[in-house]
Amino acid sequence: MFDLILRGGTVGTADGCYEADVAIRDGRIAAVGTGLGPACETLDADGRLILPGGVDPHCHIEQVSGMGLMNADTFETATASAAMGGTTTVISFAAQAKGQRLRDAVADYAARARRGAHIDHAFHILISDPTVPDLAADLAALAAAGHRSIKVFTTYNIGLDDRALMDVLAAAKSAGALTCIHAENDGLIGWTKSRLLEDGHHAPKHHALSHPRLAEIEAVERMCRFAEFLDTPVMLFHISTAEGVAAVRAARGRGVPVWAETCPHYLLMTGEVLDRPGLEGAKVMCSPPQRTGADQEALWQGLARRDLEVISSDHAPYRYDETGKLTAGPGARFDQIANGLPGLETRLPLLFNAMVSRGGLGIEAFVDLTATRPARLYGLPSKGRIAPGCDADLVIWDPARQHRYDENDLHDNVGYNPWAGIRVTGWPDTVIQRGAVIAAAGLLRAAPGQGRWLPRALATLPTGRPAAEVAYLESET
Ligand code: DUC
Ligand code: ZN
Ligand code: ZN
Repeated sequence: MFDLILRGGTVGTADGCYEADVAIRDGRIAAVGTGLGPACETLDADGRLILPGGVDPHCHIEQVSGMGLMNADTFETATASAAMGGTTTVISFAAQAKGQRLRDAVADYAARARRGAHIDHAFHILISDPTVPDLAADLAALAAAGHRSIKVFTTYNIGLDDRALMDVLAAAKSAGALTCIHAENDGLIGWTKSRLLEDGHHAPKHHALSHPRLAEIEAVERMCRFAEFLDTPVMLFHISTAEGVAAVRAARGRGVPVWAETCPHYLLMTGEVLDRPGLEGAKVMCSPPQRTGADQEALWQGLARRDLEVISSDHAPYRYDETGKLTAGPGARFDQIANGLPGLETRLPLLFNAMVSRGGLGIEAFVDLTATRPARLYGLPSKGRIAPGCDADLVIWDPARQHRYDENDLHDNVGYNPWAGIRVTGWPDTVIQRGAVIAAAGLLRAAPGQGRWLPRALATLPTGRPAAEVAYLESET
């Protein structure tokens, strides 16, 4: 006897699509096939797809930004929004304040998520101050306890210099943790930004100019070389340029253990979005900024070849008011405006529309890049797949249902939708986590605190060879 069966749908996986029912027992997928039964409860999936719940491995939730501003979402609001958009697992950040011990930062975020999260979750440990005592020992203990990824910046006011980056990368390697990197060259950005401001160029559209594409290219290439030098695994966040994709591809060709992601706002928006009347462009301002149509083409090709293996939201929620984007008032300069846009709820519908409804890379690639690969890369073997033994995190997806995004129709706490006016075909009808319906027919059915923290096994370390100098040092210890 099963607890629940989803009947009559087409199961969509990273490897193919086929007609089958999915049976669930004790929160896990118990069987996939035909003629299954009986079950206590049946959900009709006729004419629709049964897909794995989305895995969004890069989102900022209840976090203080690099500019020192608390973002708009709590774990409660952000994960409600994720569930309503078909995402059942998030990896957000446990952000270290300057001087704070890593274990204290993790304990703080974990306690808040435990109380608020509607869906399953894990953390990247964001290291902003590697000078704190016992950093390497704390990191090793946290990784062994299941927090096996960290995040560093090469820019912003929490950016690390090359020497500190090497310290952190080496500590992550010996702890068995994956290092995620926001890679843009700080000096290039700082110099260009100062010149723009001195010359009176203050508008949101000048934000794009202040983050030259060369800033991304240089830092991505440099971080690939650092990963190569140490032979340590690195994930390059939010690639936005064609040259960034090429740098990742070249490094992977050399056998460097680097992976990379991009986001819907780089695939589906260009820099023109920043040139809206008044400060409206602030709503979609992010770093790196949106680029050109040619970059979009290169990003799609990179995804098709799996040079890029993940599409995350980089959900970074700030309200369009004095608590968020406009803390410096209605005349804010671009450098005073918080970076980021909400994306947890819109990621999957936008991508399904682009990749399936409009005949892009197809269902298999959609599932692979938004669920299966992020789960595998980040050490979540029971997520992102439809197979016996996996957690029953599933979405009954209507491929024909249309939705036109409105000005304020999301379930986060941001108050605007950056995609207002865009029409998508394909919609998550029913969202299931560990066998329980958490969203259906436009209503949230989960409770705060229902989501579980997901411990993750240590990262699989590369089998390649570090540079001769590092090999020598490692042989000495
Ligand atoms: N860029 C980031 O790196 N993080 C959050 C928001 C943004 O725009
Ligand atoms: Zn970033
Ligand atoms: Zn981010």
